[in-house]
Amino acid sequence: MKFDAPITIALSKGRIFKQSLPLLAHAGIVPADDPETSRKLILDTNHEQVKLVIIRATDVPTYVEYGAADIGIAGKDVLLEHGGEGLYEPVDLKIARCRMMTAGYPDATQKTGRLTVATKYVKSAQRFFAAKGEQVEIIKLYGSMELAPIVGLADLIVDLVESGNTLKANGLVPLEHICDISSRLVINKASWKMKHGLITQLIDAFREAVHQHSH
Ligand code: PRT
Ligand code: MG
Repeated sequence: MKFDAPITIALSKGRIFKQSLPLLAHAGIVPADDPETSRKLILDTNHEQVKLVIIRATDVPTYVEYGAADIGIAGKDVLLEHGGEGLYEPVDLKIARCRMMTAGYPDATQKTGRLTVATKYVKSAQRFFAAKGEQVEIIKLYGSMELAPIVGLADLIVDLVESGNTLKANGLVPLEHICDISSRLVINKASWKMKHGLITQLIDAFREAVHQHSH
């Protein structure tokens, strides 16, 4: 596959980078720097045809959609909000797993009248409440959703829950399960065609790594 053009993989630092390392290693890719300590946004790897770009988690689908990166690793939560235009999503990497849930005070839904829901996952929240036939008012936030019920901004939040400790620390409880979340490999559609050899090799290696790590 020596004749394929080089490829760029976009991912975020933090939990996705850390949990991607064993999968990347299985595909023969070892980053030359640690994004937690380096300020570099583009990391070389031991693989001469592969570079990593380190960006915000929510920007990953955009980079891949426009072909600024050939491949991305992004949470399903982020992909649901982005809409997935221009992307293939061939592998569930089963990393950075958590649940998307509604949460609030235990009696949050007792209220009569329209509920207010604060979230950064506006599309997922809209879809969830529409499917239940519930009219809610959705307020877009960019973080610290747990604060919204406490200060009376919203009755409910839609957020990601892993251990439940963040909700608990703020006196809130998880209420309804919306969906399970994990990170996915996404591929730019044009890259898939143009760099088919190398991309297919990488997808196969990722699939195999996921299979091994989940057994
Ligand atoms: O943090 P930053 O603003 O830079 O960006 P980000 O939050 O989008 O990135 P990051 O690295 O925090 O998350 C990247 C991806 O990890 C998300 O898109 C999810 O797909 C996935 N993931 C898995 C999580 C969690 N688990 C998670 N627990 N993302 C966030 N959380 C947060 C959650 O929002 C809540 O604030 O952790 C808190 C809940 O955790 P518990 O354990 O207290 O329940
Ligand atoms: Mg975060």
